[in-house]
Amino acid sequence: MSGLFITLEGPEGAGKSTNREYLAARLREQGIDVLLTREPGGTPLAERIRELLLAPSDEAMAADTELLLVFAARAQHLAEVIRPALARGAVVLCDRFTDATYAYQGGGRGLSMERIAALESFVQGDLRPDLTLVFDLPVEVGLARAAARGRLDRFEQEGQGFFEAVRQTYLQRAAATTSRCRILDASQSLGAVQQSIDALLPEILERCRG
Ligand code: Z5A
Repeated sequence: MSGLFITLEGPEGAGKSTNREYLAARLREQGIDVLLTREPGGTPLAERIRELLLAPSDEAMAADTELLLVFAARAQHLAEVIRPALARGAVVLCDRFTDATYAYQGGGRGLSMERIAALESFVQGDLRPDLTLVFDLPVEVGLARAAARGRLDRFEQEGQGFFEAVRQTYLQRAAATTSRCRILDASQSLGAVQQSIDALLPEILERCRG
């Protein structure tokens, strides 16, 4: 038996965490085994790497260090959580995955997409998400939502240009992989976003049962 790997992506404040809970509840109503997780993180060791990645620091983190830390956390997360859950047939709902690396380290930091692809193959083998929900919204709307929560993490302290590049990279990747990615307009009210998720449920349920 093998499960279904669904990732939720998008810029800050797009509603990934909120809607991950919503989708999990809809799937559990149908008796489906759902595992909720996130990146960077998802295991105690990977959560410690997350702290390194998010904490503002006086020592600037080199972009390559950031890239390698993201994939180090992912290797641990895959080994300890994602692969075992998929192997038992669960639906894994993961808040961010490797599309975030292309968007933030590739688009935002300007690192080589080929280098990211090489690390993706090294760490993941041929494991890729089955379905990715991309929550898209204008940068200023997402940053306002993030700012309303208080103290900004190391990424949230970046400027508008960084986040525009992140958003455009997500949109380009979604356009290039329409069989895997669904773009949702996350600038709508939460109720409207959740209606868009409801519209995807039949397809998701079919894939779960297929
Ligand atoms: N990162 C990376 O660089 N490379 C990688 O490979 C990976 C990650 C995997 C941590 O991620 C950072 O790691 C991230 C990229 C980097 N950068 N940052 N910052 P994260 O997922 O933990 O961080 P985040 O994107 O900032 O999470 P977030 O701000 O919590 O966003 P969210 O989960 O999309 O949103 P939310 O928590 O569900 O909602 C935010 C607020 O908006 C909350 O008050 C909601 O009630 C509200 N909300 C949500 N939807 C709506 C709608 N539709 N209307 C109005 N208000 C709403």
